[in-house]
Amino acid sequence: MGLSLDDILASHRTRKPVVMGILNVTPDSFSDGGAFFDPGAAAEQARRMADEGADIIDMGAESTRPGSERVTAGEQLRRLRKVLPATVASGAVVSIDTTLSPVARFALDAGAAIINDVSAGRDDQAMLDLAADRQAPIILMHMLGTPKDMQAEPRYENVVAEVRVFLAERAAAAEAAGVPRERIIVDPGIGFGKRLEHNLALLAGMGEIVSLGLGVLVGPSRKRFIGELPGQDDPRQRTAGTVAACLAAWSRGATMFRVHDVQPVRDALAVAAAIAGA
Ligand code: HH2
Repeated sequence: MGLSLDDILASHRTRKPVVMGILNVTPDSFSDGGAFFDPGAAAEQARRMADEGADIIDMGAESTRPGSERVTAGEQLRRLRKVLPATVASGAVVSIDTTLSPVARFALDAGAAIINDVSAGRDDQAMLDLAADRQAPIILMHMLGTPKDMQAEPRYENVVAEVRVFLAERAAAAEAAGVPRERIIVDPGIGFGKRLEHNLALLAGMGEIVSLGLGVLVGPSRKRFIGELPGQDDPRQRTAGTVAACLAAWSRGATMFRVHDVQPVRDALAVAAAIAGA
C-alpha cells in the first residue's frame, strides 16, 4: 500500500520518497504509446504499478513528447472515461496529467486527487481556480514553449535560476487563486524545452528548486537525455539511467519521482533513504 495523500504532501518535510507511476492512455507517447490505450490493459498496468509500490498513478490522455499535436478535451475525456474511474476504484491515489480544466474537473469528480498541469496553469486560465475550488493539490511544471516547438532551440542564460523564478511566479499565482501553499508541488520539467546540458544543470542544481520550500517532483524517466549519455536508443532500456537521475535529484532534496519503471526506482530510493537516515 502506498502513502496517503497527506503523507505525499508532507514528503518534502519528512523526506519520505514518493513514486508516481506513469500511465499514458495514448496511442503515441514516446516510450509506451499504444501499450495502455485499451482500457483493460491500462487498468492492469495501474494495478501492476500499485503492486510494485507506486504511491500515485499519473494518468494522461495526451502525449506531450517533442513535436506532438494537441489533443482536445473531448478526446481526452473519451480516452479516460472508463479507465480513470476503474483506477480510482482500485484504491490508487490518482493524478490527472492534463492542461485543460474540463478534463481535470472530470477526473476530480471521478475521484482523482491531484492535478498535474505541465503548463503550470497557463494553458487554461480556469485550472488554478478549479484547484482552489476543490482544494486539489496541483503540480506546476516548467516548460519553455509548447510541446510542438519546445525542442527547436531552447536557450537560457542560467537555466536553474530562470526555472526557479518561473516556478516561484506560478506558485504565487496558484496561491493568489486560493490554492494553499502546502498543496502546491513544483517540477522543473526535465526535457520540456531543454537540451542535455540544461537537464543536467537542473538535476545538479535541484537544491535551488528545493529551496523554494515547496514539494518538488521530477520526471526524468526514459527521456532522451537519459538515452543520449550511455547511448541507449530504446526508451525501455533507460531504466538504470532513470534510477541514476532520480537518486541525484533525491540527494539534492527532491522527494517525488514520476517514472515508468516503478519497482527499480522504488527499491533504489528505499536504499538511498535508509543510508541517508543511518
Ligand atoms: N513528463 C511527461 C509528461 N508529463 N508531468 C510532469 N509533472 N513532469 C514531467 O516531467 C512530465 C509530465 C512526458 O513523459 P511521458 O508521459 O512519458 O511521455 P508523453 O508525453 O509522450 O506521453
